[in-house]
Amino acid sequence: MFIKIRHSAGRDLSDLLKRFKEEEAIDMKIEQQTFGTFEGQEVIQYHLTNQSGMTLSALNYGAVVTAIRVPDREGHFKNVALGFDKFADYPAFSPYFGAAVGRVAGRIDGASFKLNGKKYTLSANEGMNQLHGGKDNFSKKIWQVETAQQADQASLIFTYVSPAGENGYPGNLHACIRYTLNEQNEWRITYSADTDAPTLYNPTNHIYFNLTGSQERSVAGHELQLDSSRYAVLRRDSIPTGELRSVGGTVFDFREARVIADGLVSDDPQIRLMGGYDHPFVLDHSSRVVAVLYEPLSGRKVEMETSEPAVVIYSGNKLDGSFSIDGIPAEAYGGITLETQHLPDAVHHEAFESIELRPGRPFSSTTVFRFTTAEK
Ligand code: G6D
Repeated sequence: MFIKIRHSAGRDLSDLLKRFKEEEAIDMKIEQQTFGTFEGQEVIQYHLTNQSGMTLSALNYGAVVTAIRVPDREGHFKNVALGFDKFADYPAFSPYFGAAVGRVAGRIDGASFKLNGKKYTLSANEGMNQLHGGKDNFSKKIWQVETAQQADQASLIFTYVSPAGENGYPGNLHACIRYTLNEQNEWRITYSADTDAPTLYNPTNHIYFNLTGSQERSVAGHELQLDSSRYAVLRRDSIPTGELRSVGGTVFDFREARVIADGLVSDDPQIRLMGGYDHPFVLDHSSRVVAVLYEPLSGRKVEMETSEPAVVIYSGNKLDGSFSIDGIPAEAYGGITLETQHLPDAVHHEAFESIELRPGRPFSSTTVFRFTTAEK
């Protein structure tokens, strides 16, 4: 029932409101375009846009998120995800920008593991160790993509079948990752997988945020709040020692919001060893929102929820200006990741939650990034 409102021009607004209500049912927008070719296959870029103008863009290559465009407190939209606007830059330069990572995120010591009494040798792509699933990992695959659209949300559904033996892992693994953009400015990621033989599985998305929307400023001034009281201590080769150390009294304590810069200039031996943050944090899950990243000058904020037990925070320490984003060299601390996952190298640490995947016991996890702005 529309209230009869008389417009200064005398026109009855009910019809206008009625048409607006009808138009309101316009579904979210899904567009796609050819973005390049990879190993003879077409690379397609998809854009999901909601009614407030937020856009999530992603590729069938590596399920890579190339852009997340959100407003600052003045309503100016910028891409807050590190990514490239030319496909060739991804295989050439990308340190997993926005990429699906798997079968196993993080490192596996000695690129081997034992499961049910059998030893498996994996592809080693970082010295003697495996990083992010090996040489030929999920971030370098062409995924099948389906789109799904409803009035208040739109999704990209990525599927990939990793054959038994790929990168040394047993089991034919069917992986599915769904990115959904809704009208609450949320990017929801749901991971599911099943296997026909026992294997390992620990997926994540390797998104790097810079909420200023440019490489002109680093993330040093970003504030992070993290619901975590322990972090995993790392060896020089970034493999966890197995020690889960209290954050209390250290620059790893983000239980109250603090600027990333505190850590970057700290003489904490773990910071010095890694050249910044590159650490897994055990999430306490004492609140639904387990992380908040905030950039005070723009007012852009992202809140994170996840079903995962841990998150790796990497402050882009190894970005070295050897490539540019939008014409500006990507230097150290140009972005910060929030990689939700199980703890790295879990297969070698009894105390870490298992990442074993068995037939008949499918994997599922959810991570949500919600984008808002805050007043000064
Ligand atoms: C570096 O040590 C870091 C990793 O944590 C990160 O995932 C990678 O760069 C992209 O190796």
